[in-house]
Amino acid sequence: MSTYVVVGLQWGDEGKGKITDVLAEKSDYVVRYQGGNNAGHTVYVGENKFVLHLLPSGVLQCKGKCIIGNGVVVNPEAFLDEISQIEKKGLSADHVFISSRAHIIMPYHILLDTYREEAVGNTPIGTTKRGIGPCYEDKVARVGIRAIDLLNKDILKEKIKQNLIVKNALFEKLFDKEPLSFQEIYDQYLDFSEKLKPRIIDCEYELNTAICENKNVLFEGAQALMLDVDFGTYPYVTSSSPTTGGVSIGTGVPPTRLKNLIGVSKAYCTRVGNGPFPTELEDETGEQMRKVGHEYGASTGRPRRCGWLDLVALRYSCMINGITHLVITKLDVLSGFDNIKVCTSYKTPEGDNIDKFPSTTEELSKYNATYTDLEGWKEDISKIKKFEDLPLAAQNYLQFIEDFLGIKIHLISVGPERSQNIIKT
Ligand code: 2SA
Ligand code: GDP
Ligand code: MG
Repeated sequence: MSTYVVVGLQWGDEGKGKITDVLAEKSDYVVRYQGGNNAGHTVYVGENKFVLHLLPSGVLQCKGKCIIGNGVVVNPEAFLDEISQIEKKGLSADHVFISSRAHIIMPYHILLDTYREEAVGNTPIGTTKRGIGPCYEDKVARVGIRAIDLLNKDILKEKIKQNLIVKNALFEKLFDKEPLSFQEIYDQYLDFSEKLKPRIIDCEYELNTAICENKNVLFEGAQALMLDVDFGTYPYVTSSSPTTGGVSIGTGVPPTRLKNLIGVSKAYCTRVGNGPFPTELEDETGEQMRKVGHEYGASTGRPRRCGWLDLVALRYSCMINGITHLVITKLDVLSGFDNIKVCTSYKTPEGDNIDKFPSTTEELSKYNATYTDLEGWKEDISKIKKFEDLPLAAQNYLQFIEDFLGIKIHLISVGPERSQNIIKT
């Protein structure tokens, strides 16, 4: 019995949803701790495909409770939609709860996100336009509306009114748009509050008690380290902390309780949205990865940018997260290449070799990836169950990653299905 944290080590979409789903079966709790419905986690149950945005990906497998922690920003409409989609497929979602301290996404957050992205012209962040950033801004500006506020009509009314004074001024004066109606928002959110009421709970005591009682608690990260607001490729990041460190802030479970820090990386790299990407391939090889790996955004459908594995970035990511167990996904997508490249350092315009991830996107975008060439393999590996049965070139590729990072690969995923895994250690 223990705690498990699953985080993305790259730019998101590493296959965290699948890994969480596999681990959730043995979990008493599955907990989201940051982000919101900007996430897109794909899980297959037999023929059924589920794309979860806000609910923990463990929701389908976890027999205990699924919790949306205080660090998550919750769009009530998206939450209720997802619950009803699960129920329509004959599954139960009665075990899903929201922390009373979680912040609520309001219609003005979504509009602000959209108007701002449009206003910046050539260099938008490429957000999902789900209102994530503006909701976190209100949280730290101390004007946010929390789940608990939905349960008190007077507080809710006052907070919406106060917020609309500022937001409507912005809409009218800065963006030249219509102001929002207080009554429409208030009525809509009163309706949400009736529906959400039974699910809004205090989570801190419950989770800490569960851990003291030796229950299995799984914390599920959304997005990934390179999109972390502090350690990612700022400003082309999301507005939360998708790191293992984010768990404590986003749930109230202290760092001393966190064990089994599982980092998920694809066998190559992808990114949606703008920002530097040193190993990006804007050629046929990148196109092959996108096609074979079905690399399109799970929330927005945007094509994902693709490139070779960047070990400099991955080593940095493992360091910040303190990863104890590494998972490599989508190895099957690399079948068919004659050669496989891995980035092992960056070259500056002055010709210097750099093996540390820089703190500014200005530096990173000037660097060129320096590669080590490894042999590829042609075989279909999607049905392989044992490490020893992988083609030698695939084994060597994984060994190279382990050696470079100094961290053991625990699991290798070779297909989207729950069963398509190889346990290595
Ligand atoms: P936001 O909306 O403020 O969080 O956007 C800021 C940046 O974070 C990126 N971001 C993501 N990157 C990868 N995957 C995400 N989830 C979806 C998925 C994305 C999709 O699973 O495919 O469907 O497009 C995700 N969420 C946020 C975003 O691209 C910006 O770069
Ligand atoms: P997440 O955001 O990290 O949960 O990942 P996404 O669900 O957004 O994207 C990962 C995609 O890859 C999904 O469509 C998964 O079904 C799929 N996937 C996960 N693991 C594997 C794998 O090992 N091989 C292949 N081919 N697809 C995988
Ligand atoms: Mg995703």
